[in-house]
Amino acid sequence: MSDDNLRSNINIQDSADSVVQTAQQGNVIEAHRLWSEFHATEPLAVREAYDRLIALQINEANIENYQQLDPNMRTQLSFSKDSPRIPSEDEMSALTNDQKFDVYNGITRLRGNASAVNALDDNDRVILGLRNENQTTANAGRGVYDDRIIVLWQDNDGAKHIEEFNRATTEPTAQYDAHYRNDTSIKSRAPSGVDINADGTLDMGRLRDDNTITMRATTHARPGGQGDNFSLRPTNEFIRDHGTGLVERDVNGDGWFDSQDIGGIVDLNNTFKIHAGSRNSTDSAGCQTIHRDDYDRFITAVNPEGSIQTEWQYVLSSTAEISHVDRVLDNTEREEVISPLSLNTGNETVDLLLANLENSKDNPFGFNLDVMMTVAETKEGKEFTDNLNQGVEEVKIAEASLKVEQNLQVKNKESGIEIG
Ligand SMILES: [Ca+2]
Ligand SMILES: [Ca+2]
Repeated sequence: MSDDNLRSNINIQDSADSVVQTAQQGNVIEAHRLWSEFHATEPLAVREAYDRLIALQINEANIENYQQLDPNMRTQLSFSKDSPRIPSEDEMSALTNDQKFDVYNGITRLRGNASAVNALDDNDRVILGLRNENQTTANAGRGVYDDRIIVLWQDNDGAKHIEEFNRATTEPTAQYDAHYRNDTSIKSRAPSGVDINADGTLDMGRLRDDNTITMRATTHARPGGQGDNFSLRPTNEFIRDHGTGLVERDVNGDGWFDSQDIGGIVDLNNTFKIHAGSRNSTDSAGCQTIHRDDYDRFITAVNPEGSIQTEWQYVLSSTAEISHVDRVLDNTEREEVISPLSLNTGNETVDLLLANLENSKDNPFGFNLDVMMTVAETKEGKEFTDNLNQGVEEVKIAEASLKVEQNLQVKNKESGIEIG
């Protein structure tokens, strides 16, 4: 694509809506043609947003002949629901205001929970965090502003608004981690955290991504020490009713939050705020922070003068380096593996289980079940479908599906296609 094509004024939402309407009218051939044409001409960030806005509206449940829709298109739409790529600042600045909104609106609706979707529908100001994962020791433990926080909302007349904060973090820094107190490469500050494994060392925490947190107004010390700023923290009601398992702690102190941290998944408390960070340190011991020079703009975006909003939905999403568009199998590969299987197995229990697994953020497949089914003609895939047909228990389905995933990875390694 030439540079001339990087700027496009197309209305992404309208374009997505017309594909959805065409498919709903039963014309899956024309829906695919429109979709292909769009993907042939628009810049990547626009194409990604387009897929998400389509995927939000169509699936096998609400399109009668969904299974007749082009399989590549179905796969790509399924992938668009996964962790999004963060479009670069250059890509975003080439977009119109409404296109920017459409990019983040789709992500927020797909990655957030029902409260986030309702808040957007009610024209509340909603906060989206896109986490680009770093080790806590990055930048000598002072942190890096390489995540993105966005405030988005619509007016009652439908006008779309977004404010982007490109100097932001959603991750804590080793300067507050008690494990690094004697590490000369980290300039330590007072340790923060909770001692999860009772070894006498505090374990630093962060919000788990792919969750939505309900927040309320509070204050936080302004960096540099001149008074307090407006800030946000989780509401007590949310912590009580929905806070279970929303925090993870770096129990082994290696600077990463993963399965090596035994007992590391714990409940939310109200210390996980959104506040301003310093110029040379993100000042995050688990909070989401925004560079102090951008922070006044953040306050104006979330809580302008005269605002009556008292709660804010904060959607924190994981992100992927590779665009979902580039993860799609090519035609040759798909012809080999495509099968006529649909998600509807006719077994009520299994169908419900599959639907739950597909919707689950913890699904064992690592990618969308729809794609799993398209590789079901492999040896392991047959095992998977045999299990389905016999209506076996969840654990067996999960085991079989993992084998299919491994098989797909091997296949793709052989064919040089990057996936997942
Ligand atoms: Ca980061
Ligand atoms: Ca760790």
